Amino acid sequence: MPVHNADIATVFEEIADLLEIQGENPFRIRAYRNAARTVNELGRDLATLLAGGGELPKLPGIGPDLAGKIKEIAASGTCALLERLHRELPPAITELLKVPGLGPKRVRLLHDSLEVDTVEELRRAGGAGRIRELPGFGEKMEARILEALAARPAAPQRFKLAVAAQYAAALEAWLARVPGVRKVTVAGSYRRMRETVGDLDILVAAAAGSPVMRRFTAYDEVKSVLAQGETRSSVLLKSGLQVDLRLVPPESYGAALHYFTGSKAHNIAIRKLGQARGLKINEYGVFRREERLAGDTEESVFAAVDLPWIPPELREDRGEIEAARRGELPRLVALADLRGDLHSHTKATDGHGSIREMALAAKAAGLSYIAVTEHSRRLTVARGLDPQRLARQIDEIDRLNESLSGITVLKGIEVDILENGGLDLPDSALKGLDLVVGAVHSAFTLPRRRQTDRILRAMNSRYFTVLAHPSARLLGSREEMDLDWLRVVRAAKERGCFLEVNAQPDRLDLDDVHARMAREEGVPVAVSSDAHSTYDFAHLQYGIGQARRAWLEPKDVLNTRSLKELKPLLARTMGR
Ligand code: DGT
Ligand code: CA
Ligand code: CA
Repeated sequence: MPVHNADIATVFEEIADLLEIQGENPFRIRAYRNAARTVNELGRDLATLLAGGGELPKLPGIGPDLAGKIKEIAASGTCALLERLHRELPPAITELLKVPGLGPKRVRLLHDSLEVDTVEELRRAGGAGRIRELPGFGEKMEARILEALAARPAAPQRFKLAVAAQYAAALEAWLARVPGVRKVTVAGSYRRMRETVGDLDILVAAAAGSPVMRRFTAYDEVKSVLAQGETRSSVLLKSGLQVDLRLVPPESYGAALHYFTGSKAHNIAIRKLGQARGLKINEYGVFRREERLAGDTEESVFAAVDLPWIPPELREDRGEIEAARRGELPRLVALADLRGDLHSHTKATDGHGSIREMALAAKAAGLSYIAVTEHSRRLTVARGLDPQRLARQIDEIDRLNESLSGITVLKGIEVDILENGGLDLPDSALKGLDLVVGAVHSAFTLPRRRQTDRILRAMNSRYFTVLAHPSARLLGSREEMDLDWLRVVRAAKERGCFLEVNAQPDRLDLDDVHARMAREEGVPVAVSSDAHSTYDFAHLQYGIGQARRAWLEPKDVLNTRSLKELKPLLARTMGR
């Protein structure tokens, strides 16, 4: 009965929704929402950690009470508080909060006065003209609600890659243990490392008579079975994530893997190449009339159209087929190529490891250097550093480096870029650092011209090194800033600055398209964890995924370099 971080987060979100409908203290509600976010983004599965006898790590904003609830949920999938709230309010009522115009107070009123607890009941009450009579509603509001309901269903929900990975990894391991199962692969957008996935597409090769289909639909996290057949089933997990499973004969495994990895556009382009050669290519194999020519491996499918194997991350029909034909596919960067990390936080600001703990965790992750880059003073919510505290941290790092072996801590800052493009700390504070990471944390919606000028002005600072999370987007909650990207990338090139691919699961910023632009313009990117805990170095794999989707080779990634090779590139700050 696996419980993932995303499930714990979902319970906290639901508790927050229900408390809000009950009119609870806003601080208590906020604490649950923050905890949901913290747990969801943690680079380490808490239930697995606890089940293995590990201690719950100290997490920001999570005191003893919430920690106890995490343990409870990790062990049982729910907690006493949620159960109690479910007795007081019907579970489906939180769905009403998603209807435009309905906040917690109105939902409460609908429940108390009209016994409306579900979207369907809301529709009926509206149809009967009963909503307009409630205080503070009126005819206009009723019409608005009915319109919103008619416009449903809303855009289908997509899952962040790191969240989907929690389900994919557990399901893959579970299926691999079913008798007769020989191979399991999660294909689709997940294998292509897209930043979000719509659903999971799993392929299985199994011996005749394997109970894999029955085991799949009986998986504990399955909420409903959408389709069940001999070779194909679809289920909906409790989290809302759909999973398609296909049982494939061994001789078709490669063809099926290619087909279901996609993308659709890539598949169509490959199929056309086949047609030009008189071949039919589908999920069963490569055929000339009735004769099967290939399909047991992906390599054999590509070879049938005279191509080398193409890495899944490139299969978007964005030039990969032409590059493969010319023998010019990039040698994509891999996680193992990373030698260091250039963006991390400690408990001096909003992280929760000491500098030493973060350094040792980075070393354990195979890295040989790590930059500590705390927030600057303007970010008061993160207790950002002023020049005095920064100077003290610099001394602390110098002392620490003398006692560490196998890992070097670089002195940095994540300095806030002000609305006018100035930096939040003066040159006198920045000049003692090894690198200066600059980032936008406010005024996200300036018009393109002003936003671009702001970034360019920040990069004019003589000490500026890396532009962190350049678009400032948050997946699912904040749009990217409106920027003239080519100007930003070229300005970085002219000034000897670098751009970041921030690996946090809800950032992945730069995205694949803009990181590729950086490569084409000759600007190396830093793939950075932005770690706030010792577990967050696990995020680097998702940053590397986006770098691969952007066609980046090791040389295109700043932190594949040894510290010795890196130093001259940080000359803007280092060695002054
Ligand atoms: P997603 O789930 O929206 O994140 O994206 P995908 O790429 O996983 O798409 P999905 O789950 O609809 O289908 C999985 C793969 O199956 C897709 O990448 C390519 C293949 N596929 C699906 N429909 C078609 C189709 O109509 N034609 C071809 N050639 N391939 C298809
Ligand atoms: Ca999919
Ligand atoms: Ca699918």
